[in-house]
Amino acid sequence: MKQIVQAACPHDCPDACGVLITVEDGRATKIQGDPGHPVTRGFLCAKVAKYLDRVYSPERVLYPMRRIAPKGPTTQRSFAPHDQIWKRISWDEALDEIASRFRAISAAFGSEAILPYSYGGTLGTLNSASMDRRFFHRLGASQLDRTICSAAGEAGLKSVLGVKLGTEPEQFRHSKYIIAWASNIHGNNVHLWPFIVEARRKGATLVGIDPYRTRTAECADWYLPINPGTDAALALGMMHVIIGENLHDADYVAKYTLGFEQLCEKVKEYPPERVAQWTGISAGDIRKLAREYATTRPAVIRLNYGIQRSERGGMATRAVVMLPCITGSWKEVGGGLQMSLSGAVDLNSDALKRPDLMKTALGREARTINMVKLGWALNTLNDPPVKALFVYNCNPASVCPEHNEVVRGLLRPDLFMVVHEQFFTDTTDYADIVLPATTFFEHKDLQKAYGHFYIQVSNQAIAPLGECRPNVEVFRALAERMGFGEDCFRETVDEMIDLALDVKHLWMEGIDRERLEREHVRFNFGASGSGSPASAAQLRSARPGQRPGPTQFFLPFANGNFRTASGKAELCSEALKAEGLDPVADFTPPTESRHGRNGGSLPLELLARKADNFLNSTFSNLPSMQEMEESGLLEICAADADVRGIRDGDRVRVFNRRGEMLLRARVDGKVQPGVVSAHLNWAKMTPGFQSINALTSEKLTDMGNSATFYSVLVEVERIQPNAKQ
Ligand SMILES: Nc1nc2c(c(=O)[nH]1)N[C@H]1C(S)=C(S)[C@@H](COP(=O)(O)OP(=O)(O)OC[C@H]3O[C@@H](n4cnc5c(=O)[nH]c(N)nc54)[C@H](O)[C@@H]3O)O[C@H]1N2
Ligand SMILES: Nc1nc2c(c(=O)[nH]1)N[C@H]1C(S)=C(S)[C@@H](COP(=O)(O)OP(=O)(O)OC[C@H]3O[C@@H](n4cnc5c(=O)[nH]c(N)nc54)[C@H](O)[C@@H]3O)O[C@H]1N2
Ligand SMILES: [Mo]
Repeated sequence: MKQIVQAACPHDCPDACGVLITVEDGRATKIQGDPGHPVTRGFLCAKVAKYLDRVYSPERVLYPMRRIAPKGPTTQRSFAPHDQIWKRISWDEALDEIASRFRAISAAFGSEAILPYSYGGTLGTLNSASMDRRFFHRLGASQLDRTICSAAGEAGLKSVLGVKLGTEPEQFRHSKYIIAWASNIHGNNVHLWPFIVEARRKGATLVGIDPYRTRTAECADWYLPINPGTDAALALGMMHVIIGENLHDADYVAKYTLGFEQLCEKVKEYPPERVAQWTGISAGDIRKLAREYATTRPAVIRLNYGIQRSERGGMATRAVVMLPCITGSWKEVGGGLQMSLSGAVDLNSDALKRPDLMKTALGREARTINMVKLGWALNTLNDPPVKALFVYNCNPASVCPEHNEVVRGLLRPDLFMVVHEQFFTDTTDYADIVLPATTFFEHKDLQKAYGHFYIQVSNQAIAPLGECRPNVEVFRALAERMGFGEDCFRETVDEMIDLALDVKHLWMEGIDRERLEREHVRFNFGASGSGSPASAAQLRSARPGQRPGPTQFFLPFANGNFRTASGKAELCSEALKAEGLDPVADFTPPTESRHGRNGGSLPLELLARKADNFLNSTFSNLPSMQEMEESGLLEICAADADVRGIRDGDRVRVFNRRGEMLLRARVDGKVQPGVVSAHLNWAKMTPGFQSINALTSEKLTDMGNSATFYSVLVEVERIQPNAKQ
């Protein structure tokens, strides 16, 4: 029997694609983009187009496994379920062992000695944060501060706007000036690209601001390579020009912003000549960019999270987000800025996660541990120490900074570690027990997006392979083993989806599970009126007639409606002042950068970037993905290579005081002098089992306590051809 199932890609990407899965006699035989999805429109990224290779990979974890060998990676392909490393056990044995170890650890050290560790494996609402949170709250485990990705940017964005909202992708087709700022659209957000193509066909200009010449930068009309971590200076310099030349929208500023006078004072400190010294962008180009941005209308900024993986990433985001607030481009269809759109509607998160259960367990809230500092938590934290780690939706032995410290902690003989996974990853190399996880083909979930405003149910297409279980079912079973009697542990998946959708919000009117099982639904902005939909005149002028149905463009801040304490876009923020930060915005060079306090220590700034054809560490073990992505490279410019006697193809050692990595030099003009770049991969795919995160630091950002993957200094040396590795 042949059937086509409507699903949604749950990987950590802004696009959250509508997907159609063809199933024949119980087996998935085809995956394609859903042409009915108004944003992702029928095509898939190169990775997910090959998703059958992932689902049916011979290397899937299919059964619960117990370790019978010492911890640590052994061979580069130790992700295959070797008999010498793993012994298959039953789910009953696995769950009993986990429950009894958790009980013993709680009795001896207190329940906070247990740490859940999860992040972006799936963004499905239920399988990312519902039954798992209930379980750990009820257990009284430590809480995890999930800041590894976007917390600094979120803090920066919200410090101005009060909410994670912005310009929807469909409006980019109406823009005349598009800035891809720290935004690798071709790699990380490819479904925005066709809207940009459409805009450019109608004459729009595309500008790229990135220290790495991405494919997006290569396609741009104007590419501005910027020194890493200096974006706050660039934005302040642009505002210096815009305000100085009276190109701002005085009416919008007066009505809807707070602190413009303080901003005017502040930007005086950032004349283009001074900004040029930090950013590496000439004063002339800064002026040109500022003028073009302020006068070409509508102009939109696609700001992505690359900007905030830097020591001062919160401030940098804040400064950039001020730009559309002073030019008033929020008023225009195809104007404004997009970073994350996830804040339109908050689903019923407390009901899903039940933080109140922590009080049942402990009589108070549990302590919180920042996930970025896993190495520190495992090696240094006491009172109580972390004695058990339960990892799911995450591959910390690959993606966490200070890899060597993380590995040292994971090797602690007294640490009990469970990993719920689809594959034998870097992290399962340190697990005592591995549990098999379903992919999105094998379970049902609810899917929101952070790059558009559509929500849908991802239906289950096939039965779980082997003995795989979804996260929801693993934590339900564990709760039962631990004797947790609350009703919430017995809720079905459909009941939980209904609960998630049970929010009193105008934008949610008419949106329920039955509808989402059949169609992708946009939040109901038009009907409510409170979201400042575009005026009729704007619609007439902007709409060439191809937009179907009752949908209106959503302009969240056309009439103010900022969600800050003051209700205005806060160009000066009392809350930041209270935290000891500049209440307007300022630029301080990252300590690990050429202009920073450690600027003299090592000469090269490393961008430890993501790969275009993997998703963080996901996909990097699959042969069909490896074919698309050349790994093991250190990209370096000709001048920096020459002075070190390095030629294209040479083996090089990249190092700093935290660690080292062996790579092959690629001299291809992707980076500027002073910058080198390499991408994230599984540690065990490399010589010496090193992740690029051996070089990155646990240091946190200025706002949001996020990771600083892009504030890293290194040195590079050529390895003599006959040297031993
Ligand atoms: N193909 C693919 N898609 C992905 C991912 C992936 O790994 N691969 N990851 C997903 C995830 S988890 C996320 S969070 C999203 C978001 O992904 P993005 O927000 O796009 O994140 P990055 O790729 O880290 O950074 C974007 C760009 O910022 C640049 N950059 C680095 N430092 C600076 C700087 O100081 N200034 C400026 N102006 N630019 C800088 C980088 O070179 C990069 O090209 O993408 C998702 N989509
Ligand atoms: N050097 C460097 N490091 C980085 C970054 C960078 O740009 N450079 N990016 C950072 C960013 S932005 C992020 S978001 C993090 C991401 O870090 P992670 O959240 O660890 O993301 P992935 O590497 O995609 O690994 C997710 C894992 O979850 C598993 N998984 C998928 N679905 C499920 C499921 O339903 N259940 C269970 N139990 N497991 C599942 C996958 O098989 C995969 O191994 O990495 C960060 N690390
Ligand atoms: Mo991320």
